[in-house]
Amino acid sequence: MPYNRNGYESTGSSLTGSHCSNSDEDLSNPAVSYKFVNPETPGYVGFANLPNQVHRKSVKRGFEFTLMVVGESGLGKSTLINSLFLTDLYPERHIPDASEKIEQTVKIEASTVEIEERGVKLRLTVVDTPGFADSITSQNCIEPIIEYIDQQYERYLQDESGLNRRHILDNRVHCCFYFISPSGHGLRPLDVEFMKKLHHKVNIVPVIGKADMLTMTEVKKIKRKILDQVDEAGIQIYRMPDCDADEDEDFKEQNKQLKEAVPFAVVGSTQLLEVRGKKVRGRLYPWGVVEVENPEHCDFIKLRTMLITHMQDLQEVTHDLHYENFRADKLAKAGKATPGGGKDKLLADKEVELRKMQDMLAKMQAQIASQSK
Ligand SMILES: Nc1nc2c(ncn2[C@@H]2O[C@H](COP(=O)(O)OP(=O)(O)O)[C@@H](O)[C@H]2O)c(=O)[nH]1
Ligand SMILES: [Mg+2]
Repeated sequence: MPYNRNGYESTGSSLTGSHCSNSDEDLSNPAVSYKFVNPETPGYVGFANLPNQVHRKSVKRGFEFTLMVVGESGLGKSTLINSLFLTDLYPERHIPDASEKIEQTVKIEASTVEIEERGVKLRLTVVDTPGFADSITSQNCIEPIIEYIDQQYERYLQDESGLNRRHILDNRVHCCFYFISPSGHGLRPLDVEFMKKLHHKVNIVPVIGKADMLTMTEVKKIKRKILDQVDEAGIQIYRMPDCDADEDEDFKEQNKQLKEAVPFAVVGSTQLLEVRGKKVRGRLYPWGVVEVENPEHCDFIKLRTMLITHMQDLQEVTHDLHYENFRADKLAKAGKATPGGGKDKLLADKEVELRKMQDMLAKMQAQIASQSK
């Protein structure tokens, strides 16, 4: 059984109630008959379910996962990360002044936390990219990110070909949340450029930040627009795997809703507010509270559920596809550099593997081509 589904039976923290700031429209369409049910109990992230996804061996060691966040400053990236993992990865906030912004170059900051939940350890690394898109010209803000991702692959490749293969620290970027501005009416040229340059390197999950700035109709519109732009540009964002036919109906329904929610429109907050006698994380407005964990208010829970349920798939796609792309590329280049150097058995083996990968890629491309007809 690939995924744990127990959480889906629980009623969790599915809160009902109207969305104060957004209830002005769209009520004519009661839409979905199913509510999205938070598979977790409040106060838990939910990764304790991970042991069911992978070998028990990894339980002892803990899980390693690296999440990168990219997007312009002020879109709520740090707040969202803190809300997602119920931890304070970013205690201090530095606001750049105008002169800093002119020279701003993108920085790459990795912070690692070990979180333990119900006896399961997660070694989570969050790679932040402050300064992305902040300079007036936004020039050269993509390259440092590509470089970072490649460096991690390079390190893994070296470790993998080394002697001590049993304890390789996996710092490869397994997932990248790309933050899109709620006020941009869709993707900006830089957003498209970033995704086009990175989609074969990393799993991109597009996220609309500060979704409380938009009404429900606007959210629908911007999501549609983004998906159209992604299609037009031929960008391949991360595709959640399809359910097995024998999964139960609840799980299939949840998965369908997760897929439909892309790009996730999220709200983050680390502030606890009292709503209907319960403490919830939310943002207080004169007209009411936008609740972060209320699936009717935003896609925060869906994003977190996606991340947790598909954590293993994100790792596998990173390893089997993106890392293999990197490795194949590297081998191809090395092959060119030393013509006729086929004596090494290792190299010959790798070439066979490379051919296999290329076949697989060709097959996938053919499949994609036939789907988009
Ligand atoms: N309205 C709204 N404000 C937010 C949200 N998330 C964060 N903020 C606020 O936006 C500002 C920037 O947030 P921060 O997380 O530091 O953004 P970052 O620069 O992308 O890391 C802070 O004042 C946050 O309180 C959100 O979902 N909605
Ligand atoms: Mg930040």
